[in-house]
Amino acid sequence: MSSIRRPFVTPAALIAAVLLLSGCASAQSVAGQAASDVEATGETTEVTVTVEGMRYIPDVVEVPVGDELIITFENTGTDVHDLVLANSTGTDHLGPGETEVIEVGVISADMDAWCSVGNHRAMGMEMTIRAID
Ligand SMILES: [Cu+2]
Repeated sequence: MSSIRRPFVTPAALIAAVLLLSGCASAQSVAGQAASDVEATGETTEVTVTVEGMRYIPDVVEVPVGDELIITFENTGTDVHDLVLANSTGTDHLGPGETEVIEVGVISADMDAWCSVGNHRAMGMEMTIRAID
């Protein structure tokens, strides 16, 4: 037998430790959520975004912090485009003349949006959702 003394850990102590850890983890995720979550205003900002060449019109949209944002994306361009947002909402690929409504959700911080078709983003199809206080 080894002469090294080991701390005596009972199964109950282990369970308590696991419970403590998981308690911490869930408290942390709630706190994290609270930090990224702003108080919802109950208001909705609705904007229509169109396409001109390889640009979104407008390419900056200002939304009061806490507002829900709904974007109506009208592909008024001559190519297939979409509009995807950093929070993973967005449209399908839309042909010229097609329209889709995006329920972006409550805006808590600035967010980028872009066209995911081909190299359109590099060609300038980007827009910014600006969260304003
Ligand atoms: Cu595009």
